[in-house]
Amino acid sequence: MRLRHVRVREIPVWQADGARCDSQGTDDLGPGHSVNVQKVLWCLAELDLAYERIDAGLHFGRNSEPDYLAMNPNGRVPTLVDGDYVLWESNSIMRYLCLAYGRGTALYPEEPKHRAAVDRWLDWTLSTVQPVDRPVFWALVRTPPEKQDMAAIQKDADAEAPVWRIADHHLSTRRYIEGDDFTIADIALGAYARRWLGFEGITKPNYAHLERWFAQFATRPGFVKFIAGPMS
Ligand SMILES: N[C@@H](CCC(=O)N[C@@H](CS)C(=O)NCC(=O)O)C(=O)O
Repeated sequence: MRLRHVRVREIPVWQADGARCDSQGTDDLGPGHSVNVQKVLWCLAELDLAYERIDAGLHFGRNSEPDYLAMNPNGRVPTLVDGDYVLWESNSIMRYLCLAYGRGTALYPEEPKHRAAVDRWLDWTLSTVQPVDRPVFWALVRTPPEKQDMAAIQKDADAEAPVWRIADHHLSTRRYIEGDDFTIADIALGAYARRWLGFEGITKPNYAHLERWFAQFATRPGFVKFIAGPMS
Protein backbone atom coordinates (compact mmCIF):
# COMPACT_ATOMS: atom_id res chain seq x y z
CA MET A 1 0.00 0.00 0.00
CA ARG A 2 1.68 3.24 -1.09
CA LEU A 3 1.09 5.97 1.48
CA ARG A 4 0.27 9.46 0.22
CA HIS A 5 3.51 11.36 -0.15
CA VAL A 6 4.06 13.03 3.21
CA ARG A 7 6.15 16.09 2.34
CA VAL A 8 7.14 17.22 5.78
CA ARG A 9 10.18 19.40 6.18
CA GLU A 10 13.13 17.35 5.11
CA ILE A 11 14.42 15.33 8.00
CA PRO A 12 18.17 15.45 8.17
CA VAL A 13 19.64 12.01 8.82
CA TRP A 14 23.32 12.08 9.66
CA GLN A 15 25.01 8.91 8.49
CA ALA A 16 28.06 7.42 6.92
CA ASP A 17 27.81 6.91 3.18
CA GLY A 18 28.29 10.22 1.41
CA ALA A 19 24.93 10.19 -0.27
CA ARG A 20 23.39 13.55 -0.96
CA CYS A 21 19.84 14.30 -1.94
CA ASP A 22 18.54 16.80 -4.37
CA SER A 23 15.85 19.31 -3.48
CA GLN A 24 13.16 16.72 -4.12
CA GLY A 25 14.35 14.79 -1.12
CA THR A 26 15.15 11.75 -3.23
CA ASP A 27 18.63 10.30 -3.56
CA ASP A 28 20.15 7.94 -6.03
CA LEU A 29 23.32 6.79 -4.41
CA GLY A 30 21.77 3.75 -2.74
CA PRO A 31 22.81 1.74 0.30
CA GLY A 32 25.09 2.92 3.07
CA HIS A 33 27.74 1.03 5.05
CA SER A 34 26.09 1.04 8.43
CA VAL A 35 23.40 -1.52 9.26
CA ASN A 36 21.89 0.91 11.79
CA VAL A 37 21.62 3.63 9.16
CA GLN A 38 20.23 1.19 6.60
CA LYS A 39 17.38 0.31 8.99
CA VAL A 40 16.39 4.00 9.31
CA LEU A 41 16.55 4.55 5.54
CA TRP A 42 14.38 1.48 4.92
CA CYS A 43 11.88 2.75 7.51
CA LEU A 44 11.80 6.21 5.87
CA ALA A 45 11.09 4.51 2.55
CA GLU A 46 8.27 2.41 4.06
CA LEU A 47 6.74 5.63 5.44
CA ASP A 48 7.34 7.42 2.11
CA LEU A 49 8.93 10.35 3.95
CA ALA A 50 11.21 12.96 2.38
CA TYR A 51 14.58 13.39 4.10
CA GLU A 52 18.02 14.86 3.68
CA ARG A 53 21.02 12.58 4.20
CA ILE A 54 24.16 14.17 5.63
CA ASP A 55 27.57 12.46 5.72
CA ALA A 56 29.11 11.58 9.04
CA GLY A 57 31.04 8.70 10.50
CA LEU A 58 33.71 6.38 9.13
CA HIS A 59 35.93 8.17 6.60
CA PHE A 60 33.58 11.19 6.59
CA GLY A 61 34.42 12.00 10.16
CA ARG A 62 32.38 14.90 11.65
CA ASN A 63 30.95 12.59 14.30
CA SER A 64 33.73 13.45 16.72
CA GLU A 65 33.30 17.20 16.25
CA PRO A 66 31.70 19.35 18.97
CA ASP A 67 28.57 20.29 16.93
CA TYR A 68 27.86 16.62 16.22
CA LEU A 69 28.66 15.48 19.78
CA ALA A 70 26.26 18.18 21.02
CA MET A 71 23.54 16.29 19.11
CA ASN A 72 24.80 12.77 19.78
CA PRO A 73 27.31 12.43 22.64
CA ASN A 74 28.08 8.87 21.48
CA GLY A 75 29.63 10.23 18.30
CA ARG A 76 27.83 7.49 16.37
CA VAL A 77 25.40 7.35 13.43
CA PRO A 78 22.51 7.54 12.71
CA THR A 79 21.27 10.72 14.33
CA LEU A 80 17.89 12.13 13.34
CA VAL A 81 17.12 15.85 13.42
CA ASP A 82 13.44 16.63 12.99
CA GLY A 83 13.05 20.36 13.40
CA ASP A 84 14.48 21.10 16.84
CA TYR A 85 14.01 17.50 17.93
CA VAL A 86 17.20 15.36 17.89
CA LEU A 87 17.22 11.58 18.38
CA TRP A 88 19.89 8.85 18.28
CA GLU A 89 19.64 5.01 18.53
CA SER A 90 18.34 3.55 15.29
CA ASN A 91 15.55 1.45 16.80
CA SER A 92 14.19 4.43 18.69
CA ILE A 93 14.43 6.54 15.52
CA MET A 94 12.26 3.96 13.72
CA ARG A 95 9.75 3.92 16.58
CA TYR A 96 9.61 7.75 16.56
CA LEU A 97 9.12 7.98 12.79
CA CYS A 98 6.23 5.49 13.00
CA LEU A 99 4.62 7.29 15.93
CA ALA A 100 5.09 10.74 14.41
CA TYR A 101 4.36 9.96 10.73
CA GLY A 102 3.04 6.43 10.48
CA ARG A 103 0.01 6.16 12.74
CA GLY A 104 -2.56 3.90 11.12
CA THR A 105 0.06 1.82 9.33
CA ALA A 106 0.86 -1.72 10.53
CA LEU A 107 4.57 -0.85 10.90
CA TYR A 108 4.42 -0.26 14.67
CA PRO A 109 1.26 -1.78 16.14
CA GLU A 110 -0.86 0.14 18.65
CA GLU A 111 -2.12 -2.90 20.58
CA PRO A 112 0.10 -3.26 23.70
CA LYS A 113 0.88 -6.98 23.45
CA HIS A 114 1.59 -6.76 19.73
CA ARG A 115 3.74 -3.63 20.13
CA ALA A 116 5.73 -5.19 22.98
CA ALA A 117 6.35 -8.27 20.85
CA VAL A 118 7.70 -6.03 18.07
CA ASP A 119 9.85 -4.10 20.58
CA ARG A 120 11.23 -7.37 21.86
CA TRP A 121 12.75 -8.17 18.43
CA LEU A 122 14.23 -4.65 18.18
CA ASP A 123 15.94 -5.22 21.54
CA TRP A 124 16.99 -8.74 20.55
CA THR A 125 18.80 -7.53 17.43
CA LEU A 126 20.96 -5.26 19.58
CA SER A 127 21.37 -7.59 22.58
CA THR A 128 21.78 -10.93 20.81
CA VAL A 129 22.23 -10.65 17.02
CA GLN A 130 24.61 -7.68 16.75
CA PRO A 131 27.27 -9.18 19.10
CA VAL A 132 27.54 -12.44 17.06
CA ASP A 133 27.10 -10.77 13.67
CA ARG A 134 29.87 -8.19 14.12
CA PRO A 135 32.96 -10.49 14.17
CA VAL A 136 31.73 -12.47 11.13
CA PHE A 137 30.75 -9.32 9.19
CA TRP A 138 34.02 -7.51 9.84
CA ALA A 139 36.08 -10.61 9.04
CA LEU A 140 34.26 -11.46 5.79
CA VAL A 141 33.31 -8.00 4.51
CA ARG A 142 35.76 -5.47 5.94
CA THR A 143 38.97 -7.61 6.01
CA PRO A 144 41.11 -8.23 2.89
CA PRO A 145 41.03 -11.93 1.83
CA GLU A 146 44.76 -12.38 2.45
CA LYS A 147 44.21 -11.42 6.10
CA GLN A 148 41.14 -13.64 6.66
CA ASP A 149 41.49 -16.63 9.04
CA MET A 150 38.72 -18.85 7.70
CA ALA A 151 38.94 -21.33 10.58
CA ALA A 152 38.39 -18.52 13.09
CA ILE A 153 35.60 -17.04 10.95
CA GLN A 154 33.86 -20.44 10.76
CA LYS A 155 34.06 -20.65 14.57
CA ASP A 156 32.37 -17.24 14.87
CA ALA A 157 29.76 -18.25 12.30
CA ASP A 158 29.06 -21.42 14.31
CA ALA A 159 28.43 -19.16 17.32
CA GLU A 160 26.03 -17.02 15.25
CA ALA A 161 24.04 -19.91 13.70
CA PRO A 162 22.01 -20.84 16.84
CA VAL A 163 20.80 -17.24 17.11
CA TRP A 164 19.22 -17.44 13.66
CA ARG A 165 17.70 -20.82 14.55
CA ILE A 166 15.57 -18.97 17.13
CA ALA A 167 14.20 -16.63 14.45
CA ASP A 168 13.78 -19.51 11.97
CA HIS A 169 11.69 -21.45 14.47
CA HIS A 170 9.56 -18.39 15.30
CA LEU A 171 8.93 -17.89 11.59
CA SER A 172 7.77 -21.50 11.15
CA THR A 173 4.27 -20.40 12.18
CA ARG A 174 4.19 -16.77 11.03
CA ARG A 175 4.37 -14.91 7.71
CA TYR A 176 6.40 -12.03 9.22
CA ILE A 177 8.33 -12.09 12.48
CA GLU A 178 5.35 -10.89 14.52
CA GLY A 179 2.33 -12.00 12.52
CA ASP A 180 0.70 -11.35 9.15
CA ASP A 181 1.84 -7.75 8.86
CA PHE A 182 5.26 -6.35 8.02
CA THR A 183 6.57 -4.27 10.94
CA ILE A 184 9.73 -2.44 12.01
CA ALA A 185 10.78 -5.73 13.68
CA ASP A 186 11.13 -7.19 10.15
CA ILE A 187 13.25 -4.15 9.21
CA ALA A 188 15.61 -4.52 12.18
CA LEU A 189 15.95 -8.29 11.78
CA GLY A 190 15.92 -8.13 7.98
CA ALA A 191 18.91 -5.78 7.87
CA TYR A 192 20.97 -8.31 9.85
CA ALA A 193 19.51 -11.36 8.04
CA ARG A 194 20.76 -9.79 4.78
CA ARG A 195 24.25 -10.19 6.19
CA TRP A 196 23.84 -13.74 7.56
CA LEU A 197 22.18 -15.02 4.39
CA GLY A 198 24.70 -13.12 2.26
CA PHE A 199 27.84 -14.43 3.96
CA GLU A 200 29.86 -16.73 1.66
CA GLY A 201 32.86 -18.99 2.16
CA ILE A 202 31.49 -20.43 5.44
CA THR A 203 29.25 -23.36 6.26
CA LYS A 204 25.77 -22.41 7.56
CA PRO A 205 22.75 -24.53 8.57
CA ASN A 206 19.79 -24.29 6.17
CA TYR A 207 17.00 -22.21 7.72
CA ALA A 208 14.05 -22.62 5.32
CA HIS A 209 11.57 -20.47 7.27
CA LEU A 210 14.12 -17.65 7.56
CA GLU A 211 14.81 -17.88 3.80
CA ARG A 212 11.06 -17.87 2.99
CA TRP A 213 10.50 -14.83 5.24
CA PHE A 214 13.51 -12.99 3.79
CA ALA A 215 12.47 -13.65 0.18
CA GLN A 216 9.35 -11.54 0.72
CA PHE A 217 11.42 -8.35 1.12
CA ALA A 218 12.58 -8.41 -2.49
CA THR A 219 9.32 -6.63 -3.42
CA ARG A 220 9.85 -3.77 -0.97
CA PRO A 221 11.53 -0.71 -2.58
CA GLY A 222 13.24 0.34 0.65
CA PHE A 223 14.85 -3.09 1.01
CA VAL A 224 15.94 -3.17 -2.62
CA LYS A 225 17.44 0.32 -2.39
CA PHE A 226 19.13 0.27 1.00
CA ILE A 227 19.68 -3.35 2.08
CA ALA A 228 19.90 -5.72 -0.92
CA GLY A 229 23.02 -4.16 -2.46
CA PRO A 230 26.58 -5.47 -1.95
CA MET A 231 27.79 -5.43 1.67
CA SER A 232 30.53 -2.92 2.43
N1 LIG B 1 22.99 1.20 18.92
C1 LIG B 1 23.32 2.29 18.02
C2 LIG B 1 24.63 1.92 17.35
C3 LIG B 1 25.16 3.04 16.48
C4 LIG B 1 26.52 2.65 15.87
O1 LIG B 1 27.31 1.91 16.47
N2 LIG B 1 26.79 3.18 14.65
C5 LIG B 1 28.04 2.85 13.99
C6 LIG B 1 27.76 2.53 12.55
S1 LIG B 1 26.79 1.03 12.50
C7 LIG B 1 28.97 4.06 14.09
O2 LIG B 1 28.55 5.17 14.26
N3 LIG B 1 30.26 3.77 13.94
C8 LIG B 1 31.24 4.82 14.03
C9 LIG B 1 31.49 5.49 12.70
O3 LIG B 1 30.77 5.20 11.73
O4 LIG B 1 32.39 6.33 12.65
C10 LIG B 1 22.17 2.41 16.99
O5 LIG B 1 21.47 1.41 16.79
O6 LIG B 1 21.99 3.49 16.43
